[in-house]
Amino acid sequence: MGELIADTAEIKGLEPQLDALDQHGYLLVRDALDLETVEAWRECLTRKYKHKEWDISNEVGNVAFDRLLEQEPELARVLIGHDSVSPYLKAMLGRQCQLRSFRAHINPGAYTQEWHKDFGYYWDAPDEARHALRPLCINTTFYLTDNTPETGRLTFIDNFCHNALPEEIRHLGGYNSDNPFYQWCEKQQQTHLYPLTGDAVVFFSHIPHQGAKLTQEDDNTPLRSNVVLHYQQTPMFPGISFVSSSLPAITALGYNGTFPFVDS
Ligand SMILES: O=C(O)CCC(=O)C(=O)O
Ligand SMILES: [Fe+2]
Repeated sequence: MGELIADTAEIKGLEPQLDALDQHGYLLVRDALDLETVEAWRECLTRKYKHKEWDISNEVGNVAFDRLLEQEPELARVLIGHDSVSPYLKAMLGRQCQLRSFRAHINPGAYTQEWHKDFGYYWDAPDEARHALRPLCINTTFYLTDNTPETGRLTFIDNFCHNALPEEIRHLGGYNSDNPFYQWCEKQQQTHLYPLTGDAVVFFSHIPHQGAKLTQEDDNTPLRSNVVLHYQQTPMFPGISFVSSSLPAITALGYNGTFPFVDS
C-alpha cells in the first residue's frame, strides 16, 4: 500500500492550515491539550472503564462514553470550542457551529476500527435534494495517549476530500471487514497520522477513516484513548445517519448552550 506523509502538523499560519484542511479533509494539531488536562481525562476514562460505566462496547475494540457532558461537566465543558481548535471551527462553520455530540473512547484490548464515516447522511443528501447545500460536520478528536508507527494510528484516504464515494458502496459499512465499502477503503492510497498525547485531529466528519492500536500496553501504560467532539453546521433532524446522537448534548447544555461561538 502506497503511503503519503502529509504532515499537516508542520504547517504554520491559519490560512495555509485551512487550505490543508480543505485539501486533505484533516489537520493534525500538535499540543492542543496540556498534560494536566490529559491526565485528568485518562483518570476519568480509566475509572469509568473499571466500573463498567460505558455506553457502548463494540466488536472492533472500541469502548465509548456518550454522556460525559452530564456526568463530568467540569472536565467536558472546557473542551467545547476549545482554543486549540476554535480558529478552524469558526473559519469552517461560523456562528452556526453547533456542538452535536461528545464521545470518549478507550481501547482496552485488540483494536482495528471499522472503516467508517461519522456523518453518513452527507452522502444521502444529494440523492434527496440535488440542489440543497450539504451540511458540513467537523470532528475534533483529542488524543490522550501516544500513537506512533509501532503503537497506533489514525488513517485517512489520500486525495479523497473532494471526490465522491462510488455510488454502489456509499451506503455500505459495518464492523465486518467483509463488505465492499471496507474493501474499497483498503485498496486506496492512505495516509497514517500519528497523533501524540495532547494532540488533536480536526477533520470533516463525512470522510472515511480508521483508528488502530498495534500493541497491547503494559500495566504501567495508560490504555489508548481519545475524546471526540462532533460539530454540525446546521440544526439537523436528530435521526439523520450519524455515529452519535445529538440529544445528550442538548439535554446537558440546553439548545442555545450547544452553540459555542454565539454570545448569549
Ligand atoms: O480510534 C481512533 O483513533 C478513531 C477515532 C474516530 O473514529 C473519530 O475520531 O471519529
Ligand atoms: Fe470516527
